[in-house]
Formats: sequence, structure tokens, C-alpha cells
Amino acid sequence: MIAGFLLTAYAALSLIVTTSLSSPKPIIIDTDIYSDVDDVGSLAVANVLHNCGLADLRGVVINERSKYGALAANTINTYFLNGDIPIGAIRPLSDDTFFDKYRYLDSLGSAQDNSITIISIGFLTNIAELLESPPDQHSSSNGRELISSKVKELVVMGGTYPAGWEFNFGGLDPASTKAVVENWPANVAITYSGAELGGGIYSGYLLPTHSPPNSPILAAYQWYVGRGSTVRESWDPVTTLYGILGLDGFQKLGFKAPLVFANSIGYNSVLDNGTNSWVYDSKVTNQHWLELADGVTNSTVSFLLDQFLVHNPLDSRCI
Ligand SMILES: [Ca+2]
Repeated sequence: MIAGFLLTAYAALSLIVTTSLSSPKPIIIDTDIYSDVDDVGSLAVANVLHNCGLADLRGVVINERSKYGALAANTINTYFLNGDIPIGAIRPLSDDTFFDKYRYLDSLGSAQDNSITIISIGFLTNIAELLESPPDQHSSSNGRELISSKVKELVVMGGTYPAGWEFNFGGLDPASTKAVVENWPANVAITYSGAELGGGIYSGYLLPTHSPPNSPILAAYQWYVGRGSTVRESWDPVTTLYGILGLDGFQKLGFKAPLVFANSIGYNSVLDNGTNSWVYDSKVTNQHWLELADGVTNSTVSFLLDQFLVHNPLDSRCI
């Protein structure tokens, strides 16, 4: 079954060998890394592309109140020889009273204008708080001003498109979802990766046979999926892949662009319970949601993701 899957994927990908690289794209990943293993897959994607020069992972921020989140993220970063990447968390680690917004303020404050891509693969709790943050000892600008000046794009795994209910939006903190979706600065792009996109793309097929034996990626997928399988939906890894490579960056890996914007105009609308729907409005052009490009199948993207999940940390090539 795996062999057939690989052949199909190879045929669809039209693999071209190319190594032309550009400057690394600065990103921050905001992850819940507790409710599903696909956050682990996302950090693998980000670390591999960081090590091969396509991404500059400036920080990881945990958006779930768990004392294990930061440890898990650091384990993955360290496995990929990136243990020095800063990690922010909601603190105290076992309480619910304080968000480590310093990590955002520090990363954004020191960044060039219009340069940072924030990749949100969990709840929007932290970003909502950042939007409302006043100036403090870490920044003379408030959070909204920092976002407007420093952030190039917010990429969000959340919602269903063109309409529906999804866990990141409605499961734990729909008030923060609504705050971010409704108040995101109009001058900064926001791109949504919906449940319907990553939910159709499975990854982890190659983990048991192609992983280094000490891989925490393999261990995480084995423990989470269970019953002898390591295959899981790819909501967060697909989102992260777009967040780093955009629509056109896949060519740097030798691949045809697998994702396109499904819309050219309009905005996301969210109800109090997190249910979202797309409103078509020609006056709004900074918001999009993603879909597969014509001729691209779920297995095409599955194959690409698996290359990152099994990547040897000592191999500095992208794939
Ligand atoms: Ca997640």
C-alpha cells in the first residue's frame, strides 16, 4: 500500500531537482501542542526548513495551558539541533493567569518592518492578547501597532471554508477567535487553512520505516495514533508548509505549487461559538483561505510532508 502511495505521489509531484535558495523567511509558530500530534509534525516541517535555509524560526509560543507544551516543543527543536530557539508559554505553567507576551514583543520589536509571518496552529488566545497589549517595559508600541508594522502575514489553521465549525476556533476559546478575526489590522494579510484542507491530507506513512531510531517525531506519532499506526490528518503541517513557502516557494524544493487562494475578496465572519462563514466583499482583499491547486491531490501533499517528518537532523538539505 505504501509503495503504491509513493508511486502515485512521485508521479503527481513532477519532481525537479533544484537547490536555488533565497533568504530564510522569519516565522513565529503559535501552537497548542497538546490536543493532537499534528503540531509535532508542524515543528518538524519548520525545523527542517529552518536548517536548510528557507525559514528562520524566531520563536515558538505555546497557546495551551499545559506545563508540558514548552518541554515538548523544546524536545523537537533540540532533536533538530535548534535547542536555542526561544519558547514562550502561558505562565505559571500550571496556572492560567499570565501569558508570556514578552516572547512576542521581543521577537516583533527586534524584527524588520513587514517581515514576520506568524503561523497559528492552535487557539488564538495569545494573539488576541497581543492585539490588546498596551506598551510596557518590553515595547514602546502597543501590540496592535507592533503587528501592523512588523507582521507580514498571519497564517491560521482554523475554521472551515466557506463555512462551518472547527475546534481551534470554537473548542476552547471562541472569544479570542472572534477578537482576532474581527480586529486583525486591515493592512496585514491573514490567510486561513481550514479543517477541510488538512483533514483530507494524511501524513506519517513513512515514520516507522524511514525515521532515525531516536526520533521524537516517530515516538509522538506512535503514542498518539496508536494501534500500530502513525498516520494522521495534517491540519497543522499543511498550514506550516504554506506559512513558510507561501504559494510560490515550493519551486525552491523542486515542486509544483500545491496550494492556491480559494478566494480573491471578502472576509471571515465568526459567531460567538466559533462557527465561521465567508462573506464576499469586494472592499476587503487582505483575507484568503487555501485550497489545493488544480491537478494536485491529497497524496501529493502527503508525500511531501512525510519527507519532513522522517528527515534526519544531520542532513542539511531541505528534502
Ligand atoms: Ca494544533
